[in-house]
Amino acid sequence: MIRVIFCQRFVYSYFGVMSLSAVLKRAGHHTELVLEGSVAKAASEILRLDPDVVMFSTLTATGDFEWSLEVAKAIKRENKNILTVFGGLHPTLFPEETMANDAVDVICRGEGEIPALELCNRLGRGEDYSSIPSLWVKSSKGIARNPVGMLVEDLDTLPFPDRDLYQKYGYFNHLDSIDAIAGRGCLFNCSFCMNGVLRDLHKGKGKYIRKFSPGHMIRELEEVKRKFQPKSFTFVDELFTVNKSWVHEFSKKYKERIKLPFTCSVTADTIDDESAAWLADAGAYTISMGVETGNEQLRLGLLNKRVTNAQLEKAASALHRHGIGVLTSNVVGWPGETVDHAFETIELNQKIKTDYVYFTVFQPYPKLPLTNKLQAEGALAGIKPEDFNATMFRGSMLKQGNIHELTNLHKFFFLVFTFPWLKPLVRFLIRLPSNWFFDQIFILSYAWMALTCYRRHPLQLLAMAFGNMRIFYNDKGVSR
Ligand code: B12
Ligand code: SF4
Repeated sequence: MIRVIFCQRFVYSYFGVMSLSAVLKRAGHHTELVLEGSVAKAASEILRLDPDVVMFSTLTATGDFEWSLEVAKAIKRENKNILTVFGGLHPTLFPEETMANDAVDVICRGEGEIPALELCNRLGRGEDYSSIPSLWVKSSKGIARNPVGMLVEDLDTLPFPDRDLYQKYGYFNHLDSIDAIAGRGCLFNCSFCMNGVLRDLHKGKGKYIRKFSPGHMIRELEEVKRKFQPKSFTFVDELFTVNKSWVHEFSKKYKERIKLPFTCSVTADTIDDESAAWLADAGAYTISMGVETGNEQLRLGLLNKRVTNAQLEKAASALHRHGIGVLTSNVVGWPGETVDHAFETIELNQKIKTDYVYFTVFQPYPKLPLTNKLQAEGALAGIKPEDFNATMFRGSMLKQGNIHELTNLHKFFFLVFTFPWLKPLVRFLIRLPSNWFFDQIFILSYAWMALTCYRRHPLQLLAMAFGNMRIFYNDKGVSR
């Protein structure tokens, strides 16, 4: 039996971590979580628990990698025998850079259940683990760089995510809304999203887009209901409605056996009157879809998001017809975007009668087609992974002439959407220097959106926001 500690600083129950933990536990290994904001406290807690392996799940976008690395260094200073394993998008995209750190022993690229299990099994048997697909392994002989292995063919073979892992932290004990994930992958290939990159990474390694069967999913939700008594579910899949017959079967079963309100994400081309009716009947209260920009040319062209304004309008009216609220995801500050384009985004939302708007500032995440294009054109010099923190809400890395007005407009997005008559005043205000007052407008708008859109208790939202505040205020070197 191998003793594994997962370590993170962000107050959120990651499905990657819960799935790995469940797979390891099923095989007889011991897993535990250390959720801590401070590097020193995290390291001393891990040392106290004295594991064989510490696992970190890190994105590029959050600054979590740098934080986790500091924890790994602190652990290694005291005990070199604890194996440090890094997985998630950051090592997947930056394997060489991650392995270059002395405190990193092993990384996992792409999906982790099969390699993490194999690693712990071999460690338990005292066998060599340097040849496991998807893992890069450091040893005295150098780095073994194994190619990416096979994807889990049938998601139903996975155990239910290990939600118990998070229960030792009070925040997770009595959540009104509990997250669930019904599958992996998306049909689209938007130039600003990681999906296409992950699909390419796993090419030839099995089917990339997969769903848990409706029966498996319902059994999992029944167990969650029995154990934690949530009042609603939030599905975090990139695309819930990949397959219409799956939606039909799932909705029928969910209505019969779960009977709780839920929310999920769709693309405008995968929702029609019939599927909206099934989802509404099952309990969908709000559904989110990406608008990204109101400018169709920009959306279909540079962003490669293959949905038209007409499709967005049609999908929104289908959802409304069946009493489902529409939440849209919008971005301000696209490359080449004008202030008029950004106002078009607000106007499209008004036209399709969006109920809730989610709005961020464009971030060129590394290794994405759009980012590569901008870098090749010289519009984005030398972005480094550590530049990404909370900039999604606060600023932009683009050096385009109007970026200051666009990031200011982002702060007023919700206000202009709600009170269109403010548009002339806002057009004037966004030319002023960024300031504390604009930030407060954004924070209040965002808080209002978060409070009204999801069925989450205000105190639970506040606890999460408070716990994660350091991430939002830890952005460096961005124009605001
Ligand atoms: C659900 C989701 C969320 C959830 C949970 C986030 C999380 N870290 O799991 C919430 C709503 C909190 C969220 C928030 C954000 N998200 Co998000 N999110 C997703 C989404 C749609 C699915 C992730 C998921 O659960 N997949 C299913 C699980 C099972 O897969 P997984 O997490 O990848 O884990 C597997 C492997 O990566 C690997 N693995 C992971 N960790 C480890 C660790 C070890 C040791 C090993 C061996 C293996 C391993 O094994 C796991 C099982 O197979 C992805 C899209 C995507 N395709 O990944 C975006 C995505 C991850 N999010 C993204 C972003 C930008 C964010 C935010 C920064 C947005 C913001 N500013 O608010 C925040 C960051 C919050 C944070 N600290 O994590 C980006 C990340 C881009 C990047 N390069 O970093 C993505 C890729 C979407 C995109 N734009 O392309 N997100
Ligand atoms: S539709 Fe959404 S999840 Fe799918 S590729 Fe585009 S941005 Fe990514």
